[in-house]
Amino acid sequence: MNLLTAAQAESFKRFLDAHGAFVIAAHKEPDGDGLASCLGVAALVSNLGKRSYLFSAGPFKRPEIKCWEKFFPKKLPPAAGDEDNPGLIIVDCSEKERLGEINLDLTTIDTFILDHHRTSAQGQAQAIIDPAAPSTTVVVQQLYEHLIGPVDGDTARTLFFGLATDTGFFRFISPGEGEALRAAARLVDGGADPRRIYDAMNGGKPFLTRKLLGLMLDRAEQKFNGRVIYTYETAQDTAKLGQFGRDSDALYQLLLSVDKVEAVLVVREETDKKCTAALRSRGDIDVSAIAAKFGGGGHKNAAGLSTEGSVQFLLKGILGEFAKIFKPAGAESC
Ligand SMILES: [Mn+2]
Repeated sequence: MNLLTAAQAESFKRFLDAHGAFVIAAHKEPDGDGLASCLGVAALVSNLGKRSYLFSAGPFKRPEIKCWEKFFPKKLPPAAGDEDNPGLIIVDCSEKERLGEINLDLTTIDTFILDHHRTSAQGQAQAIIDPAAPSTTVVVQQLYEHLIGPVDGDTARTLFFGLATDTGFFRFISPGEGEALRAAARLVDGGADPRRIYDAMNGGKPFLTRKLLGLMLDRAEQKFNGRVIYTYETAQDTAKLGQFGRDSDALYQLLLSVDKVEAVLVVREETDKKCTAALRSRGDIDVSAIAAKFGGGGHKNAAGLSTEGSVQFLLKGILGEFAKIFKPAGAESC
């Protein structure tokens, strides 16, 4: 991540000075980083003696952010639109369209963007966008430190939550990105408790999600000498155990931690005609190329697809694509 410059902090301060109140919003279908960034900016604004209105179009799907839903109304109070010449602060995305349904005239409102996504919005006058930052919260944290001082208490805990969300609890920080850990260290000094925050992020899951995981682990099979592991979920499983949510991340993580595995395939029967499949890989296997053959897409190590056909039909088809990848060199000529 890039260290925030005094000039950047000043540009944000000038925006704050120009308004009496602020609407603060992240993208719809919010995550821990977006919401924590909103709350961090609200704390900063409040420290400067100004008012803010938090907004999120929702939905609050992830269990770990449910506790914040009460702070984010889906409709702004009428006062937000006309009092004190409000400004709009968008965090963790750069496009007004991504805020979702909002009862505010977005065409004319003075706007400042805080984000860390590589985006076409680069070069905007009123924005701090750092694609090298591991989360938007580290941008917010540095603004707070420049304009107010050290972060502590609830704000430290909240910003740590956002940083931990986007870094997979610090697993996705690469060599050379130590600055993110220095930012985290300052939050811990300010009162953030990593163990409690880890529990808050990973606990609270419905018991049935464990039963569904057990079923899918029991059903898992190894192929290609263990290089691929696959499993599946039927519509009956979903009706019985999955109606309160799946814990897909835990399933992929458990299967990807098996010795010799290079890719994981999970097929789910969504209706009697339609299935979805999720693919995860470690290392060189590009699962997005496999997903693309079935009309899906994604990234090299994480991809998905949705298509017509039965579970068995889709398993056979996708495993057939893996077979092509694993075919020994020169096999065609034999
Ligand atoms: Mn983010």
